[in-house]
Amino acid sequence: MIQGKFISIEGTEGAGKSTALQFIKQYLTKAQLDVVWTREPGGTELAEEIRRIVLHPMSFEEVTPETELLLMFAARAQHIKKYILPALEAGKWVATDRFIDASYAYQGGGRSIDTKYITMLDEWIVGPIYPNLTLLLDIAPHTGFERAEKRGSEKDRIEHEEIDFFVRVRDIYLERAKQYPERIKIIDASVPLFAVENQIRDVLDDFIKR
Ligand code: Z5A
Repeated sequence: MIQGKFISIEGTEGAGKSTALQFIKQYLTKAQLDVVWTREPGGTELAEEIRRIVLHPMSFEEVTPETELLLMFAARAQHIKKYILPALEAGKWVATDRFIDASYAYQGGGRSIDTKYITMLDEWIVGPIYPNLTLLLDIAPHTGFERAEKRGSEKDRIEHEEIDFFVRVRDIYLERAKQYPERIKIIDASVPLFAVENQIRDVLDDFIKR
């Protein structure tokens, strides 16, 4: 039986997800919750290997959208059964850096894969193991791009996409937030860091009370 709570953090390019995660970690640690931290794609040894393959910039062979989607779900299948579910059943809280909404946004929106295939995989692989809360860090793609450029780190394969790709990603994230307002909470990530943190604090305060 599931006893723990499940939180996912999502965001578009340059929204400041990694930065916000530091704040979320501090907040949940202060609240003395037994939280385990993980990420997608990844979270187990095998899923991390899949991450390496799927995000590695490839010059020798194009990765098809279908392959990309299936690799994301292969990693997720392993992640859920071997890591997320056991932790939740042990009463722990699980916080993951990206989860199912990213597949709808990146592969459904960015790659234009028909949602029906994603929904099929979602029902099969994720089933009832859905986040209780999703924090969606939202920013206009051009602002996010500027921030990511400033960060200056090496880009993964998906980060090499054009701005139109990230516009479609954002559209789907926002569409899903509209569809699931109880679960997905939009954080305006365009404002200074302290203001982003204030919004996150409010959402987490409310979630913990519940
Ligand atoms: N993916 C997928 O396609 N399908 C799936 O199903 C799943 C994933 C699960 C994983 O990347 C990739 O996998 C991702 C989607 C795909 N590909 N892309 N693109 P990831 O999540 O590991 O990496 P990321 O997307 O690059 O996230 P990130 O590392 O968290 O980056 P970020 O959101 O850009 O955050 P940041 O590094 O914290 O911030 C960027 C810069 O802005 C940095 O210099 C900060 O100091 C600065 N910053 C942050 N906040 C602020 C504020 N408030 N004001 C000003 N500046 C700020």
